Amino acid sequence: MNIKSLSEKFWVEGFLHIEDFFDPFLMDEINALILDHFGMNPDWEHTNEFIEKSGAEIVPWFPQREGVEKFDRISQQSLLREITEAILGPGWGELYSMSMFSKRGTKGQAWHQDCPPENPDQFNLNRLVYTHDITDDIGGQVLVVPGTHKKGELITGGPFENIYGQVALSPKKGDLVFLHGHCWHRVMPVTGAFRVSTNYRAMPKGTPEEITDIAVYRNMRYKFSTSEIIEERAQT
Ligand SMILES: O=C(O)CCC(=O)C(=O)O
Ligand SMILES: [Fe+2]
Repeated sequence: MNIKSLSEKFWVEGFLHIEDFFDPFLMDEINALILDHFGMNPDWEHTNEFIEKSGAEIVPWFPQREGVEKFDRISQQSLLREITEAILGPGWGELYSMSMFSKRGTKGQAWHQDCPPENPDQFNLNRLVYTHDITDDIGGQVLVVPGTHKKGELITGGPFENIYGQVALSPKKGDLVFLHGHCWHRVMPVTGAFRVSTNYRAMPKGTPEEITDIAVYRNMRYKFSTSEIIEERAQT
């Protein structure tokens, strides 16, 4: 694996999909822990207003905050750390890990940026680990618009409307996807039994810990810590 060229590809496109990165047995163990935590019908955690307006139909869980040690096996992987360092540079930091669950019939996630794009040097890096396959039968593909990590604010418009240039990723069990927090992205509706992904978020040196407190959607900016819409954005 040529780490330098992987990092260069990431910086051109704003994302990087690496297949078969993690041990399948570790994936099965982690997937089982996630399903044990959520069950098949978890309650929503966000406010109804947020879910309706953002179209983000996921339930989050922060396993490392609860001391579930098996999840450290991923964040401590040396190759994962080396590629992260090549992308972010020395002094990068771990933010948190978050498992996300979506049940059958949910909308996935509308187009968004994980944090405001005004300062190009301050962003979160998503390191998405897939512990089970995303297939056309299950839905939940990740849509990204290549290069938009350098294009500033997500364009306004319908939260789920197609965007010119979008591409779909269908990561399989054991795959790793790096995704720049400013890169425009969404998750397709979930038609299969459930969808699970786990995000080990990181950030470059000098980025504030609360970088992902405000997310940008096509119709609003939302602040998670106060559960508030801080800006309504005009539909074009
Ligand atoms: O679950 C995914 O595949 C991506 C979710 C997402 O938008 C994120 O973690 O920022
Ligand atoms: Fe996101």
